[in-house]
Amino acid sequence: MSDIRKVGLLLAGLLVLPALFAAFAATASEAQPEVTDVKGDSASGKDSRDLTAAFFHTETNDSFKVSLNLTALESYTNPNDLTNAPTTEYQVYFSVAGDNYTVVCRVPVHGPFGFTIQYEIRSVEYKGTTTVETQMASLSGCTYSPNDHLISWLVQKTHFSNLTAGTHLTKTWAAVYNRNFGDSERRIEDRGPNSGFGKDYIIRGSSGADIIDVKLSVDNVTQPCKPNEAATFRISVFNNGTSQVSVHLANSTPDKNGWIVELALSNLTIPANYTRTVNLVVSCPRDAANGTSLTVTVSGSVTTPGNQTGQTNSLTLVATVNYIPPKPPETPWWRQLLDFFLKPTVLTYVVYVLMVLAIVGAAAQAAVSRARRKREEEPVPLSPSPLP
Ligand SMILES: [Ca+2]
Repeated sequence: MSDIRKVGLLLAGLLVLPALFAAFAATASEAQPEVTDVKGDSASGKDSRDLTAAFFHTETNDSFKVSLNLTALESYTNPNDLTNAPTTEYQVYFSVAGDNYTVVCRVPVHGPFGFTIQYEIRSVEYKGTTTVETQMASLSGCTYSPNDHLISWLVQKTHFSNLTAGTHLTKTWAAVYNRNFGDSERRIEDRGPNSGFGKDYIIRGSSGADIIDVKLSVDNVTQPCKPNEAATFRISVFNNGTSQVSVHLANSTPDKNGWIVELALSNLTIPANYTRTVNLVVSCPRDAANGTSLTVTVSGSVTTPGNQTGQTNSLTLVATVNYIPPKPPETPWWRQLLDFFLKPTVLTYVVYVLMVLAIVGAAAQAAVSRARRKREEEPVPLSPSPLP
């Protein structure tokens, strides 16, 4: 590096010119950023390379803003770093309908005169854990605000096709890279979140109205129950819309006697991108027969803080009586014998008839035998004397 350049960089580093950067007003979306990350985990330990959050905000008909929150931003480059001539790249990633993008703020040297902020949007191809990035266009702006430790981009919607109301910006994450003078590759300093992606941002569209999108789902649409016991359905209520909402859940009334249906909670307040769970308990009647069932529908009405209203989808849940009756205790033989006679059945009478027949038969046989024996015992008359 030439001495002249070093002096220039040193001057740049020593001067502070925060007035160059428009102060960035914190917005409501900053309170609920799409991307969050822990503080103090940059590879080099520098606060200016330690991101803590990224969020999308200030949407208009034509554009939206993206902001990246850092632990701190330098208003000048530390003289110790000047010899490295570091170039830091601040980036926020997102996808629209399967296409991946990143907005980039390149900061060759922090501080006035010495730095140039370069801002652009790149298309991104994911290859394993790395990205291949290709410049698409320069962006209309990128502000670098040490006072608020924020970097912000203004992104025109014309860079994307079909960015209509309700479209999700998915796979959100952010990264800070650094490359010292002479390095062949940039190195990652911080990633937020540490793995995976942040929450979606949902495009509101030209009306600017909130998007209402509350989805009900359930682990199992059918549940078994036993007589006089309950079947419990665990319902998830996901707010996929753009603002916090109030949800009032309601269920259909049972059309059969003895069945009771209760929602554990019917009024819920759910921030955007959050899920709440509610149990619906169906009590089955005491005398419920095996196989009988009850169908319950559950749906909700939704209200935004701005009094926009909408509806959730509807769930159809079925509780079915399904049990194996307990085995009766075994009756002792003598009890069974007693019951046979005390609680006569057709079989009992058949046995009675057979017994009577047997007795009658035996008596008849005895009488015949006796008669036969008697005949055999009678004296045989003497043979008549031969005639003289
Ligand atoms: Ca961090």
